[in-house]
Amino acid sequence: QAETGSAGWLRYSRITDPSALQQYRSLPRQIVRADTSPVGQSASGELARGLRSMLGGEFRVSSALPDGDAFVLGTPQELHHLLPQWRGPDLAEEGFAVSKLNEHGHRLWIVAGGSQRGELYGVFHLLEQVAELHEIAPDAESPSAPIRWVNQWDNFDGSIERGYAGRSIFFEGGHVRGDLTRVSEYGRLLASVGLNGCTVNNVNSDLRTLQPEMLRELARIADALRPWGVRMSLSVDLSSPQAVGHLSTFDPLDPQVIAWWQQKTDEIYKLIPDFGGFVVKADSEGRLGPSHYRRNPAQAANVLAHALLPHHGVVLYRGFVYNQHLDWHDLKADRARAGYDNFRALDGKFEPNVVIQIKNGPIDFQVREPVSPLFAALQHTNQAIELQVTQEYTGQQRHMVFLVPMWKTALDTDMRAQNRSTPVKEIIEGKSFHRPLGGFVAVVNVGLDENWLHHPMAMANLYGYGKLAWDPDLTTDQIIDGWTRLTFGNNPKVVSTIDDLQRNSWHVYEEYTGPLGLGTLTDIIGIHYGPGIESAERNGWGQWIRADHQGIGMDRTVATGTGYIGQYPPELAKIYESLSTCPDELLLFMHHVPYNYVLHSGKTVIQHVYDSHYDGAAAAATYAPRWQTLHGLIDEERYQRTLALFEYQAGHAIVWRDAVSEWFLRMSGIADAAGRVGHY
Ligand code: GCW
Repeated sequence: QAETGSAGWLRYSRITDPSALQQYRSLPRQIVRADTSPVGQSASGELARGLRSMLGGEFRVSSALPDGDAFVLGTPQELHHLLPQWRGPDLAEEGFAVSKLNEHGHRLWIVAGGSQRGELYGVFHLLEQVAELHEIAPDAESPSAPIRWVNQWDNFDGSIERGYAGRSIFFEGGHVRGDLTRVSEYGRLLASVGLNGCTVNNVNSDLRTLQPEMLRELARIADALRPWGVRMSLSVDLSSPQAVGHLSTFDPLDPQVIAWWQQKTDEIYKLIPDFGGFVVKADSEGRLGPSHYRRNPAQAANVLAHALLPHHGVVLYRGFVYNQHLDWHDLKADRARAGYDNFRALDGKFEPNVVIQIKNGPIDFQVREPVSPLFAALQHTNQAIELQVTQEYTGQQRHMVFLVPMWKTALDTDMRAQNRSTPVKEIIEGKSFHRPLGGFVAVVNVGLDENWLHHPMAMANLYGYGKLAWDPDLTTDQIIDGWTRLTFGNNPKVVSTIDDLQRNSWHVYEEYTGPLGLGTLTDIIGIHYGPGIESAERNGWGQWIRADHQGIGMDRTVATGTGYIGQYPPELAKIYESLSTCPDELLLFMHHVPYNYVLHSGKTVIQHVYDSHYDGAAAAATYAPRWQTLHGLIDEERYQRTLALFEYQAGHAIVWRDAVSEWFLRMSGIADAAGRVGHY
């Protein structure tokens, strides 16, 4: 019986095909665990559970070597103890190696981890090989970067900011939930794709977060995550010394404030010895911050960093600092400039355990943005990229939008810092500028919905995020294929149909929403859902599209615009600055052009808008019929749920198509060459 519901992709379906089973016949049925730590126990327990479920029969865990074949799990030190002759490779702290050893005629499968966490990742790797019917072969892997975290934007009242799958798994009614079963299950899912940190409360942080009573409650969440090697961290408000500590100030340079953070941090580590650290949103969207005292982000971050350092904790200081009261009439005003303008001068001023957490694009998780220029500007500062698994601007888990191709576009963008190859992924891994720390964060916002994210297809984004954080060089095809096989089984027709549906879904969503880098064109003031083309204009939020009857787009050039393009290293800036080299998909992010401007594709801007919206809606309309060809090949529950969502998406894509196309017709006065727009 396959595990369902909250198991996510960890279904471990029984393998029934005899020829597929054949290759696993010789696997040992004994699992030897060399250590007794909670994470080590999770590793051995998981291996037994997964193999039992997929292969049938019994798999037993013991602590001594049996007189027979066995899996042996442990860190190198533990393994040497059990098997003095074992020689393993050098392992990174969270890396693993799977190898075979013949010992007195017995065959041993060794899963060595650089730490217990590495051991656990090795087990999940092995189980994934079996679930996807691959041969179990000797292998070694290690993660790309130390920070592989998720952020949850959960509030203590149980609601979730930008969450689309039910109430919080952590909180209800101002408290941590009594039953934290779902939290442990979440920890297991995160660990299965190599994620090692979870920030459990909203970055718009509740002022009660650091109160002693609340910390005692929060420690229970850390306890539930710990067996999966997931360290809990907290979002904190920088005014806490005043709000919680009742000091007269929260000026980060005030000695009392410094002492308060130190004492508070020590208090936390007494309750939570493996606490991950603090995430900080400050001077942004109404949150207080160092600017209140004319201090800068480095001064604030470093106070927290000093307090955390002796405990090996880190500060993730968000680069999302901007003024939401910009003057729309000022053609030089530009929200996209804010990250660079606020942080560039501070490069090198942050303590070694501070990481600047930077959203992939300079605005806010739109369907298409260039990468933030801040990635290249900080060369003496640790960085992490912030991605969004929760589909705030990309259909809120009512539309299928597989985001891995979008994230890969960002990660693979070569910023050409110092006129050399510096793709974003290598910058955040710490490779480009030799930084000790860095990595990946994603806002996930799972909820109590049994399947975590509401749309059955949306879990591919969480899985894909973890895989990319582990290894950003994996291809989109490798990632989606792995997820589909784990989630829906290995039937070739099922796999190829779902892979195809997912693979192109970001492109399709972009086609029927915001074209050519304009942003999603959704309602940007409120719920961020459905068409809201003009909601971006005439307000201080700065997501402007600058449309009039002649043309459209933000002029961000150095020559005549906001100068934003000049924030990129020269080689990349040159490409964006010139109309002849700026890629079509970012044209209206970088330039203001007339509606009849001709793209590299040979189409005018206006005709592209019409065509792409009709193409996108037509593509979305194929999802349901393609899905229907799988009837009977997957379980009825997920079949029906997905079908209903695909039917809804097809309809909503038409709403989008017509709203955007007709708005463009009204603005430009230029008819659709194919005669479709405006005929209803
Ligand atoms: O995308 C915006 C969201 C806010 C969010 C903010 C942020 C948590 O609309 O809801 O606040 O970004 O990232 O801080």
